[in-house]
Amino acid sequence: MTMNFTLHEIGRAVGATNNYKEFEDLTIEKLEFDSRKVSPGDIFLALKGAHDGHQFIDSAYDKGAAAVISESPVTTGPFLQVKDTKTALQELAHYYLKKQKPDVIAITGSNGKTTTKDMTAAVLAAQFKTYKTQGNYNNDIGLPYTILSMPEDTEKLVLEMGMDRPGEIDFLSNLAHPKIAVITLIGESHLEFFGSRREIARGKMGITAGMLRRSPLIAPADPIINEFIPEDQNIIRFGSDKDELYLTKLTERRDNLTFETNFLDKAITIPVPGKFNATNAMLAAYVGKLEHVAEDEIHKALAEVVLTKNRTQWLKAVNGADILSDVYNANPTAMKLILETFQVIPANDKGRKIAVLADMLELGPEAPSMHAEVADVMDMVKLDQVYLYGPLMQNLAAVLPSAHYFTDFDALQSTLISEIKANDQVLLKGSNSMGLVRIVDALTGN
Ligand code: 2GN
Repeated sequence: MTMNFTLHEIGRAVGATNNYKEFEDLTIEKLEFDSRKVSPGDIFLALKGAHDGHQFIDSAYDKGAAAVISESPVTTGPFLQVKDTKTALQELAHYYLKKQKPDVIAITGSNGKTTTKDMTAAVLAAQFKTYKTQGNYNNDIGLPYTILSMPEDTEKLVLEMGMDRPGEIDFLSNLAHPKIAVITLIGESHLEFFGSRREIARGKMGITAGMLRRSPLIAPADPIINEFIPEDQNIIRFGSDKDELYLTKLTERRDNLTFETNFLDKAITIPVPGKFNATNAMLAAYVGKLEHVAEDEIHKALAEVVLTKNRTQWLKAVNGADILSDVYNANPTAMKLILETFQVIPANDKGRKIAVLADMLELGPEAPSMHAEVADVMDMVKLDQVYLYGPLMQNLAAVLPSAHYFTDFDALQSTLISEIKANDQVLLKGSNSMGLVRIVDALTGN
């Protein structure tokens, strides 16, 4: 059971402007903005993505939606009218958090935030009812959706906060009011939006915006954040043995590693290699300690941790090319967003930018035009090559004459393997069942 609201309660929380008295006793199971996910008793929120969600209101009712949140009046069934549905989503999430009052643990950082989130949730789940961000639901839409998807009895809510634009994390922090925050790293992966590492540091320190000053912020000992630490903030820094948290005696093996920390008695073993994973596990263990999880529970949880496969990830091909892989699901909004992100990243020296796009499935009767409209965001000056694969992608190929269109998977795979060079950057995106993961595995030698 998730939110379990009446329509009356939702209408009040989002400031609905219409008269919905007739329907106010309806109980709502959960909220969805992707009409494909609607099940009976849900409320459907019409968001403006790559397509306007208002076009799918009737299809949401067909799937059993009990009500709809819309920016215009609806004639087909119960609805709440608001000025802006995205704001309504955020207001409802804020209301649900205030009602349930789980402790929020917020995690950000360029690399490692997903791993740290999974490890932290695993440690807390040893002793508390714990819920965490699923997939990449870490932005101004994904984070409120995550909150609204949390079971009613959640005690600890582990939220990943993403940073695609300056000010985004301040906003997310003010929405979720973290009790504990973790910054895993001040990296360089958002340089194209932020201009400098200093601005990245400023952006990540936005995580303190919605925190009480006595609440702990766990952050790297990197001096670049110093000027952004609020006065009186309780900050705990990690890094070397001059800092409050550090690890020692790290032993890496082929598929696990062991280390000790300065704050736990016994060594920790995690079933994954990579020194950065040791740091992520140390941060998770420290959050567990702050939340009074017993030490042997912390050890046990980390020893058995299962990490979710990152949906969007940068990988290295065996020949050195950079692979941006996002091959597990696809909707028009997400495909356009990742293309826009990919296009603004500067190419490697003498390298090309190559996009490989496969069909997005289950889009209904408008699927052909939704594929063709991906062209609206594609910059054929920035993209050196485009490969399209699948029957629906023919509609995009028709409006992109320079694209290479494939109907045969093996032909696509062998062309890419011979075509991709060491300095190239390659984006692969499509629905899971299109099988692009097999090409990612072939390129990366998996
Ligand atoms: O980028 S996201 O995936 N995101 C999610 C939140 O966390 C971060 C990442 C994202 C996805 C975002 Cl930020 C915003 C939105 Cl609005 C979406 C999203 O789900 N977009 C979707 C569509 C668009 N545009 S889902 C979806 C499914 N829909 C097609 C359009 C669409 C399926 C559908 C098609 C036709 C009918 C019904 C459903 C139909 N029925 N037609 N006639 N009758």
